[in-house]
Amino acid sequence: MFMPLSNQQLEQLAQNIKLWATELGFSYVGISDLDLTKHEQPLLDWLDKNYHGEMAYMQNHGLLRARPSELHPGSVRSISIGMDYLPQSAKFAKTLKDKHKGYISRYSLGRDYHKLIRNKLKQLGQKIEQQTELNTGFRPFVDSAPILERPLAEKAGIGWTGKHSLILNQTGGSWFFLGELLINLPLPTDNPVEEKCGNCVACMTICPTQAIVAPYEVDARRCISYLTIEKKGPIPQEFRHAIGNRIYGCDDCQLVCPWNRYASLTAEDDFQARHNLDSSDLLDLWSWQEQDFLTKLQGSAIRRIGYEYWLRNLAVALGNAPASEAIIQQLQQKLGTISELVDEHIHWAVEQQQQKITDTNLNTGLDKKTQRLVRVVEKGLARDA
Ligand code: B12
Ligand code: SF4
Ligand code: SF4
Repeated sequence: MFMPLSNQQLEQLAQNIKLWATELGFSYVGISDLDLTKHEQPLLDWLDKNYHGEMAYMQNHGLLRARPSELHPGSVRSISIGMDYLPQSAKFAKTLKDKHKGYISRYSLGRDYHKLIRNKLKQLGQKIEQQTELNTGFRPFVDSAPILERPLAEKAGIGWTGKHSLILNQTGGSWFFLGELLINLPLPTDNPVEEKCGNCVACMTICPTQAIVAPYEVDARRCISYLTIEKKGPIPQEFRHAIGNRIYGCDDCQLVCPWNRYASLTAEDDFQARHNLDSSDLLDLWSWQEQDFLTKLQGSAIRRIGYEYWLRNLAVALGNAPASEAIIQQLQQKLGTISELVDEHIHWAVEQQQQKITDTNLNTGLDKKTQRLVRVVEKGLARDA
């Protein structure tokens, strides 16, 4: 039988939940109700503008994404958590400015976070049930398309929504994942924190592909994260130069953010870089056979894109690398061995390389935005540069 808890018991339980969440390794935790009505129209507008590109799953759930209580009937609260992922030495500038190296977004250098966070959220749910002896109908979410995670985190006071659309806060910056536990207990809710972007627009101006089309609005089709991780088929030519050496995701809008200067590092061993992925040579990565890709990236989120798309992304970065006969040779060696898609990217890359070899006046250095970003990082983030 369901025994309702008194307000005082719920208050105490909320405090305990925050303690247990911290013990599980979550850096931030807050509780909100499930009313996301004010996000329904912006979500529909975003979809109407086709900003989701080929991510059909974004549309499939329709307004259910903004109605968690319909998605998981019986639930009345979301316990939102944030988990830091920044590794000890992120080597941001060092890797971004060396165009022979591949830049991998810092959230994906270690173990895939989805399973890790979901398991921890499940443990949190089980702990709540053990302690209350109630059936709480809990359900964990991490990055699952069916739920609008950022608006829930904002309501729960985990941070404010930055103009890049990510959640950030004063102590942790934005280098953290989000996750939620939907639950049927009417726990007391937390208050949103004050927005602290002010007049800053640094993330919008630094974006290499102008993907942040308005404050809080990202056109995913232009975002390097989408182009290198989510997009199937060829990478549109118009974005290939701007992608530079970013071979999986992009961190630029977060890197330039002043609130990330003092961001907390992760305490989770699983999020530390594996196999030198934070500063690998492009040609080393290109030389991997499919079996190397599968073995070395076991347990990593990168593995999900598959070997073909890994090579597609690497080919673009190799085309953007400084002129090198060795690169042309290595690129051509893989011609006709993988797929038409990879061949097309190889042809493009070889063409870029040949142009740089024949026309020595071509500027093969860093583009202006990346130069500016590298300066910002070296000046403000000595720890991670
Ligand atoms: C699809 C998706 C993407 C897409 C689209 C990104 C986007 N901005 O929408 C792509 C592939 C491009 C992407 C990229 C990245 N992503 Co992503 N992504 C998601 C996913 C699955 C859904 C996001 C979504 O629903 N977008 C649609 C829009 C409409 O929803 P929304 O941004 O939440 O927008 C609402 C609010 O902005 C709100 N709003 C708030 N204030 C205001 C003010 C105004 C004026 C307006 C109009 C609206 C508004 O209204 C909107 C409508 O509801 C979430 C996980 C999840 N299930 O939520 C992760 C998630 C947002 N991604 C995450 C991360 C880490 C990234 C990357 C940093 C990865 C990388 N390094 O490459 C980049 C960052 C790019 C960027 N600047 O957004 C994290 C963010 C963590 C955090 N601290 O906020 C999430 C939460 C995953 C997770 N569980 O940790 N991502
Ligand atoms: S992740 Fe990169 S491409 Fe995407 S919005 Fe941020 S800066 Fe722009
Ligand atoms: S860079 Fe500036 S505008 Fe963008 S999220 Fe950070 S503080 Fe806000």
